[in-house]
Amino acid sequence: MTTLAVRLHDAQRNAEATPQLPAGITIGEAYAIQHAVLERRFAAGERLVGTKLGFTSRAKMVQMGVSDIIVGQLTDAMRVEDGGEVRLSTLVHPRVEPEIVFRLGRDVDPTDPLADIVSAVDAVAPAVEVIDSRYRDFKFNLADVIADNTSGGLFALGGWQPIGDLGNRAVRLSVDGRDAQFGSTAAILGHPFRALRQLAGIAAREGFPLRAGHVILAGAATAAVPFGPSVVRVEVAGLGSVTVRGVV
Ligand code: OOG
Ligand code: MG
Repeated sequence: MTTLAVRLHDAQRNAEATPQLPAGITIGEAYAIQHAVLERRFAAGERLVGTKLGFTSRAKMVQMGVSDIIVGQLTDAMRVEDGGEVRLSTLVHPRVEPEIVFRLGRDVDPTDPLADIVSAVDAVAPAVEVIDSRYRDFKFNLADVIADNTSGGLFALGGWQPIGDLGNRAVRLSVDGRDAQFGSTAAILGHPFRALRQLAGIAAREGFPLRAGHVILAGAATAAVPFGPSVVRVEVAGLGSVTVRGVV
């Protein structure tokens, strides 16, 4: 397990693709590898700032051929300022996708059946996620992608807004001003709050802390698109927008 974690960690650090994992790794083992990868980042001084859900929309499941909800971890080093630059050479084969992000106003104990994660959320914002699989050709099975911190790369957040009705807001991703993807927050499990409840269940099972101030990416509402030298903008109706600029 440690060897696999080191291989994935080095692939991320060196922005070099690595082969998929050997067959037969269980989901529990895959999360253990992910934790070992993150331990290396924490040891290098990074700090856990939240979690990210994956495959919470049909569009994403269909695009990647994986149909189970997955959870990865976000560190302070993955954060890009709104309008900030991303040096593309630090990534293997990055893609961008539109997200909404929640912020926790208080700690949540996911193992407490009475803990209500939805009521712990105090703000929401639009987000752009830069995903970057460490695997060759961006191909993986469920265990592979979990071990690889669910293709976590970078993320940028727009301005925090009060939680309003999030059931059906238009989501738009544009590249250099041209529309690339359109969707709705309804594509996220019918309602993005459902993604939060899924997170609580997986966090309890796999040992993810949910702390005050943590941010939670709910999972992309649309398929991802390749990220080249360009300005990428995500807009969510009523929540504003956020941009990142890919540079060589
Ligand atoms: C895995 C990450 C999935 C999402 O929003 O669904 C994800 C991938 O597509 O490589 O972040
Ligand atoms: Mg995502």
